[in-house]
Amino acid sequence: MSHQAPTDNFPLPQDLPPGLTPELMQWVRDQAASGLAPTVLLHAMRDVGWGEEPARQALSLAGMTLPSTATPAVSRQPAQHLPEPDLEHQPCSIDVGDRQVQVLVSMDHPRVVVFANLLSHEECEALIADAHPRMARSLTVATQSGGEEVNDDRTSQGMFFQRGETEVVRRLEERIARLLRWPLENGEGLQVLHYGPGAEYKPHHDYFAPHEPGTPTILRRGGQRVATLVIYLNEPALGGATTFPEAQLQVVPRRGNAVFFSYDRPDPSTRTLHGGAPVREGEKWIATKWLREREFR
Ligand code: PD2
Ligand code: ZN
Repeated sequence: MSHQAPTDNFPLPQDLPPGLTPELMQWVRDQAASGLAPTVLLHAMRDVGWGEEPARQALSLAGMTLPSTATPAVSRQPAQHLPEPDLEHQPCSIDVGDRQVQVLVSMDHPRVVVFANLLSHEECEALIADAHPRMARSLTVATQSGGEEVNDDRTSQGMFFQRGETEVVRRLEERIARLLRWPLENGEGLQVLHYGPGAEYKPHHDYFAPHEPGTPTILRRGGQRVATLVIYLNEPALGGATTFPEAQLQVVPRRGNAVFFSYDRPDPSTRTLHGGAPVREGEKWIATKWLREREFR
């Protein structure tokens, strides 16, 4: 794990609360600067092991305003309609407008589909090049929950594109909308992640946990996440598979390929627990598109 020194223009209080180092505060500020909403950032911080209170304190010190924790209960009702490719006649490939995307694997429970050829190698390179200068400069994970403990669940670096931000992002989003038959407007901005050697993303669910106090606020922006598409932008020499431990499935990263999975309720019964295995040699770049129930704005 490594940290960058905070930039000179970052105003910090003289005495930070215990455990909140200038490096962690700089990381929070970098994430905020990438355009993440405070509630989404709070959720992401909890995902990587921050305690609720330290995360709220850090966000508040970084000048971000969060709603109070007094929020209504969240439904676990299953979604009636989900993103889903048209595989009715078991096609080898799907026309996404400007490209043929191949279907490599389809599994029912968990619902997982692996695709090839969603992006050209040049498009993968363009996404990496555009994302590179905007990757958060510190790794996400030097966190504490209730005090001292460092959490290493997610040792990658990341950034978000705005929806439609570049020509390649626009093209990709249109392909995804066709491939998964889901409105482009229901997609979050594309997230690009970079894993160096040894980095990993420990198994987790992508939906927002109903019992978390911040979830009702997050859901106001487009409802629950109902599906994920992880797109591989390069190939690590060893390791880095996307794993589904409950299905004993490992998807090996191949440039331009993607793994799709959907979850009709925010519940482990969907069997969508998944992780990014440690990169053993080389590096791994992915772009993730999360799809919401409704328009995400
Ligand atoms: O990098 C991956 O394979 C991976 C694993 C688990 C990505 C995500 N989750 C994600 O972006 O949600
Ligand atoms: Zn995930």
